[in-house]
Amino acid sequence: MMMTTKYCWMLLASLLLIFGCISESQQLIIRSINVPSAVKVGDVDYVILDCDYALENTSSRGLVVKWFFNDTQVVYQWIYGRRPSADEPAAKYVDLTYKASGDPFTEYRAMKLDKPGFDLTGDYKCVISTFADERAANSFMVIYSTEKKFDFEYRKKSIDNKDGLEATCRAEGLYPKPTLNISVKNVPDNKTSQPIFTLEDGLYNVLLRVDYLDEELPEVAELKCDLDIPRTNHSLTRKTIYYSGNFVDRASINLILLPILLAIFILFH
Ligand SMILES: *[C@@H]1O[C@H](CO)[C@@H](O)[C@H](O)[C@H]1NC(C)=O
Ligand SMILES: *[C@@H]1O[C@H](CO)[C@@H](O)[C@H](O)[C@H]1NC(C)=O
Ligand SMILES: *[C@@H]1O[C@H](CO)[C@@H](O)[C@H](O)[C@H]1NC(C)=O
Ligand SMILES: *[C@@H]1O[C@H](CO)[C@@H](O)[C@H](O)[C@H]1NC(C)=O
Ligand SMILES: CC(=O)N[C@H]1CO[C@H](CO)[C@@H](O)[C@@H]1O
Repeated sequence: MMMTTKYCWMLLASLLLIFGCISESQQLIIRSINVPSAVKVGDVDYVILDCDYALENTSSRGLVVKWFFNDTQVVYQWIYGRRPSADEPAAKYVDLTYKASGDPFTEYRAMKLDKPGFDLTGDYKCVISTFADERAANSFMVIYSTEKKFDFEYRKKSIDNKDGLEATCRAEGLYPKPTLNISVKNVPDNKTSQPIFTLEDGLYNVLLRVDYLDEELPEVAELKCDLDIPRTNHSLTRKTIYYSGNFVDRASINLILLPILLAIFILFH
């Protein structure tokens, strides 16, 4: 008799445990956050930032969808049962009529941004909450603008009374902040020059100058300037050839030329 009661209690306890686990496994989930990582200004008519979630039989009471921009600003909000609303910088791009699904519990979960501008570059976090639960996910989006101009040139220059050159690389109209590097093929890079950035209508112009002495360079120097926009696959290179004509190489050229000159001299005399 005692044994039976004990077993009954144990059975009840395990059943409670099992049901406890089941009800705990029923929770709001975010299946995926879909945000394009990099989009060039003007390349697309719109982008969709989607936060695909499921209530998984949890109560929808107090359901709110929020999109945060750069962690602090709520740029989009949908309270279940109401119309969605938006705030800057997203507001001027958001299509508030866009429905991501036909399910009334998830229909306004996404932001459709028409003709996205570079000011939308940043971190996007969706927060889905109900009275019982809350989930968040985030992703970074770059809306980038490519160079309107990209030049690389050099001019001869005397540095501490030695022959040399000044290489200048310049790019205009980029977003976000690009990187710019000048290098010479087969020459170790030990220059400390930093690029200078200026902003014009929210876009970056960048200028970099680097000096080289002829004696640092091979006779035929391949100068290179690399332009990159971080977090995108946008990169460009400009190359130019510089003939340093330094002494050793000039001597070796003369050694080759001498017999030819001699032959011409003999031929015409
Ligand atoms: C939600 O509840 C329905 C019916 O009560 C059931 O058929 C379904 O499997 C449940 N879904 C989940 C994810 O628990
Ligand atoms: C948002 O954050 C990104 C990355 O930190 C930054 O480049 C961008 O300027 C920020 N945007 C705004 C409007 O603050
Ligand atoms: C860079 O290296 C060259 C020789 O390769 C040297 O003459 C020059 O002083 C170095 N410059 C710096 C800033 O270290
Ligand atoms: C860059 O290119 C690689 C390889 O093609 C791709 O996997 C990656 O998603 C691209 N990144 C961006 C930001 O477009
Ligand atoms: C490859 C290389 O040298 N990259 C450098 C280019 O310049 C930026 C600064 O503008 C550096 O951060 C990179 O490391």
